[in-house]
Amino acid sequence: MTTSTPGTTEANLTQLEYLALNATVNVADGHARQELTETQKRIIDDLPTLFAKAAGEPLEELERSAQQTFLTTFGQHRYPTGPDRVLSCYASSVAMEILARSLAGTVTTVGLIHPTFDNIPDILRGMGLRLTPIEESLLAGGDLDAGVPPEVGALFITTPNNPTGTVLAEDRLRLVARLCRERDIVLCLDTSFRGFDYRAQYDHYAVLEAVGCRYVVIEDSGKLWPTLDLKVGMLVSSENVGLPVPEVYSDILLGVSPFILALVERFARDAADGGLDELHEHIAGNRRVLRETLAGIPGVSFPDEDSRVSVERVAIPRSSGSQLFERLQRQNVYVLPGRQFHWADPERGEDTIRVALARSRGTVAAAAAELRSVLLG
Ligand code: EGV
Repeated sequence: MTTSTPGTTEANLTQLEYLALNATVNVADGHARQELTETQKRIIDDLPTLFAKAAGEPLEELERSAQQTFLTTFGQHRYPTGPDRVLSCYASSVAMEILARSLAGTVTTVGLIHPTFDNIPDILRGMGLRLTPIEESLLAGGDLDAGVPPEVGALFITTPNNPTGTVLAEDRLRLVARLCRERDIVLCLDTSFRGFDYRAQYDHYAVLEAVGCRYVVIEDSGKLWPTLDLKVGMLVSSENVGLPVPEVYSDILLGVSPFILALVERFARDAADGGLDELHEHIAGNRRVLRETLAGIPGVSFPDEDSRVSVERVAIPRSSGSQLFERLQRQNVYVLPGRQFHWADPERGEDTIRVALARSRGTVAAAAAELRSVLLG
């Protein structure tokens, strides 16, 4: 991958992630790069069979089955099953782009969770949508009616959030959904990280359907399993969504490869058969290594104490996150600066960096050791 290289503070996060792809130690992007587990290796050993199955089966059944297995593995039983309600995309960012285009005709202002990964505000703004920040604290416990401005036509929430890992609890989702129904707001959820946290696996669709608000959910297999970026994003929308989601989808995609759908189904099955616990242990172990290696450095702390997602924020003293990014870059170690996550107020992100944890233990240990020496140096 070659791209032009803008400065650390002007670049978007994905541009910084490109730089890391060939680095010695890449803990920048949130993609899954840990080693395959033993049972996952067996799936990979069986790829020729899987390919033949994908080539031989009717696509509609295969897709339904993959979607059902994936969604129910993560506790999502009441998702809508009518025609075009679940659309498979190459990636959750493609689903995001389709959602943004679908909103653009009818919605002017989107209330967007703050902070969050910067390609979400960038895609929404790219479609001409106006953004207003919705702080995590408001969603977690604030007065929603007072806190969500009246001009908001769609509300976009990443849960668990990236990079903080904050989960929207069931009772809060219900209140958000009720507000959206009352004001005819389209509620949009990005649940790409939900696989890492059982607290995010209550049946969101049961809540949304019971309330009856208009909604769109972006589901994603991409963050979980080290499948070399073979993944699907799923764009799920309610019967009453009132947006041209299937029409926009048809402008962009015919569909995703049945081979990838079959692969995702096999990995989801493996997750349901114990793989998910194994994944959680692996991420928890990497989080422990990072926290223990950085323990005792004056001014260093971990603001997301309770996070279970595959990224970890580190609050840093003295230097800014953007400067630290550059000092680590000189050692060929790549993290992400916190600045760009704070899309509405970048300065608020300067005291953090983000470290990816979906890596081998050795990669996280090496990144942590280098981070320690740079922070102490
Ligand atoms: C993360 C990469 C895109 C994104 C990474 C991500 N950027 N799609 N423009 O998938 O947390 O590192 O979400």
